[in-house]
Amino acid sequence: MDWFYEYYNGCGLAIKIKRKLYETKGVQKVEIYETESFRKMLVIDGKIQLTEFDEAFYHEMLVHVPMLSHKNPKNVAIVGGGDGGALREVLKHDVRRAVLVDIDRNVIELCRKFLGIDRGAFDDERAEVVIMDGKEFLKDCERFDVIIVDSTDPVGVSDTLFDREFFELAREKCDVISLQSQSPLIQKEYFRTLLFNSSPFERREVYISCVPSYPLALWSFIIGGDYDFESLDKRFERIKGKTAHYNPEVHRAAFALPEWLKKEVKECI
Ligand code: SPD
Repeated sequence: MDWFYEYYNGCGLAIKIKRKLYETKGVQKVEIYETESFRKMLVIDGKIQLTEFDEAFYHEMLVHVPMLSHKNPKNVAIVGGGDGGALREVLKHDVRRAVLVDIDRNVIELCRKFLGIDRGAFDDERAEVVIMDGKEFLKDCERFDVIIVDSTDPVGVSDTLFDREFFELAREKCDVISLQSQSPLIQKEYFRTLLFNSSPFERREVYISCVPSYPLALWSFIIGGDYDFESLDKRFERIKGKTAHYNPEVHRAAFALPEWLKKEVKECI
């Protein structure tokens, strides 16, 4: 048996591999593994994107925090997220339309075939897939209630999703946005850049979740726009019983930041 290693700034994570299920190189290098303790794992351009063991910790926080912070989200766009995990979570809500915009058709096809975490979401009649760059999509799309940015690390094809222009366009096109903002511990540059560049959303906050297969397990997200947490318990009734990780207590607690992180955020906002 072999090991998969992901290194970041002088440390790393090792995951024992049972076998490689698939590997391909197109727009991005996509690998899918069967691991010993994290079940199946998706790796893009050498970086772990998800494992079956803990993907709910990530996708549910990325999706339900903004969805339940909006009074009635009906039209939703997901930028990235070709694995289908975020789409699956969005479709737990009473939405009319969920548009997934991903630049890499390979990710969608391989994940549907070898991973299956979308659990049928791509076949849902409310789901629509657009293959194109997310920033280009925003230049000419309708307005959405919520936009969710489920990107890979900000290197390679997804770096257009992290610049100021992306957020200027997004501000015009949604009430509420959420995005993954990397490790605030060991990827401070990415984290700070995202906090700075998301300033078109004048009102924005950082929240955190534990995702064991991501660098140092502490992961950050940003919510921005016209969000409110007033009726969380009532709104949670819409999806109660359908989540493995998210609940309103976890939602509120995710915004309680330690002093060092509050300081980081204050310097950037
Ligand atoms: N290095 C980890 C970055 C993970 C962010 N994207 C995850 C995509 C899963 N849908």
